[in-house]
Amino acid sequence: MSTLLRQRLEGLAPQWQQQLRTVLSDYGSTPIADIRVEQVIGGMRGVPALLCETSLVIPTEGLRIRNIPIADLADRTPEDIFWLLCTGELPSEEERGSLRQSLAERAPVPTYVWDALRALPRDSHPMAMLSLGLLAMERESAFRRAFEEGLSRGELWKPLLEDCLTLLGRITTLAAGIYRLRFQNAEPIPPDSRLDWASNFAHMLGLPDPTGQFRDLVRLYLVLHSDHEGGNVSALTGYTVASALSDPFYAVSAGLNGLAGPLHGLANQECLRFLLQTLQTLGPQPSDEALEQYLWDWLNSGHVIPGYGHAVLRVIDPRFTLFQQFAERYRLQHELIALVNQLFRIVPQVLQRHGKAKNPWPNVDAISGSLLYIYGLREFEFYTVMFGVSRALGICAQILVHRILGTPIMRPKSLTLQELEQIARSTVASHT
Ligand code: CMX
Repeated sequence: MSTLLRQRLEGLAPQWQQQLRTVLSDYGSTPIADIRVEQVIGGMRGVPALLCETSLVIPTEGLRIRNIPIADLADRTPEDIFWLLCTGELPSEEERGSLRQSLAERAPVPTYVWDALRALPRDSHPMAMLSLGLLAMERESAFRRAFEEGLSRGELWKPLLEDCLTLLGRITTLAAGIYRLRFQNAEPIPPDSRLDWASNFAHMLGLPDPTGQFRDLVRLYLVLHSDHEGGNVSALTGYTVASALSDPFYAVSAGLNGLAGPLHGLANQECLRFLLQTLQTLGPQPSDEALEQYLWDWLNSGHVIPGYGHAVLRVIDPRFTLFQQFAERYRLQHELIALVNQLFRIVPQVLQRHGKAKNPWPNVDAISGSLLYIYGLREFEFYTVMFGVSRALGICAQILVHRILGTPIMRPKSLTLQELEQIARSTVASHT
């Protein structure tokens, strides 16, 4: 157990709990928003009805983790980010070391998990394998055991933290092992307890990395995808499941099942498929005119342009820019990067003229897969697994903070279409 993280949270918990009690007692019955019919039908889009302390997505700026812009965190390690997500503070050297050691100690994955994965058909999607691997470990949950033994509600966050550390310690080993079993027809590479979380993951993937650049890409990838406030499908699902006091293995596995959808995490896989298909159809270095015509044909045949648009953002995703800067820093000369940059010049204008997408700018998926591909990770079905390893940091931190705050089970009110229509009709009548 990372005793330092637990100790820091023990210090912070009473302040957070007091703040929650004060807001509830001072403003508990104060209305904060009107809800429109289109928001009820449109996936609760924009309804400010969720508490999330770990991060915030500002439509005109992008992601802030605990109020720090993501661009200011791009040189950090995933351990720093997890500590920050959980506590609201960046760790000291000693705190970082303690968390790193705690994750490294827990990195070995039990044999029964590998056995379960080996029993799956060869064409199983790696996201299904990741989710199943986590779920298989549920039998070891300290949280479930503590609950069954009657630990008081206020103390439940402690075994939950323990589970989160076990899950995070193992998830890199699990994911890298899935890559080896599924795509390399090779045995998983055991973790090296001397390495940090990101370096160990890069090491266990087993790809050649003579310059260390791939290791740096894995670090950046794990930092940038860790959290994106509370309303995205993976975080919201994890939170919902954990609110029923299901343990983190259930909650993170469920969140990752949502991440596996093509409108969410799977978009990076779809994006690279789109880029490769574009190069195959148009050849390398297509003219701007040919590319623009290709985009219109693509849109007119009913497709979305992967990697562009966002449910919340209304600017270029800063995570896209940070990956572009990574490509510039290492002077990556590759036809995929050339295409990513060319699309960045052309797609926003095309989407603006197309007139549907509220946000014509690139999101992180417009480039992330290309970088992995260039460094030799070419099996793009695996890309959402990379995303999932990172997003597990955010889901774990979110459910941990919720358990510290003691928030109740999720239970929004649903309406039938008929009820919705009746409520809307009487609202209109009362205003005329
Ligand atoms: N290409 C073409 N059309 C697009 C589009 C794109 N990139 N982005 C949005 N649109 C369309 C939508 O399909 C929708 O059309 P309909 O009215 O016919 O349904 C319309 O524009 C309005 O959509 P929106 O309000 O701007 O966007 P949503 O919040 O509904 O959806 C998202 C957001 C990300 C699903 C959407 O932009 C999309 O499909 N993008 C491509 C896939 C992608 O890059 N996903 C990764 C997102 C990052 C993540 O969550 O991980």
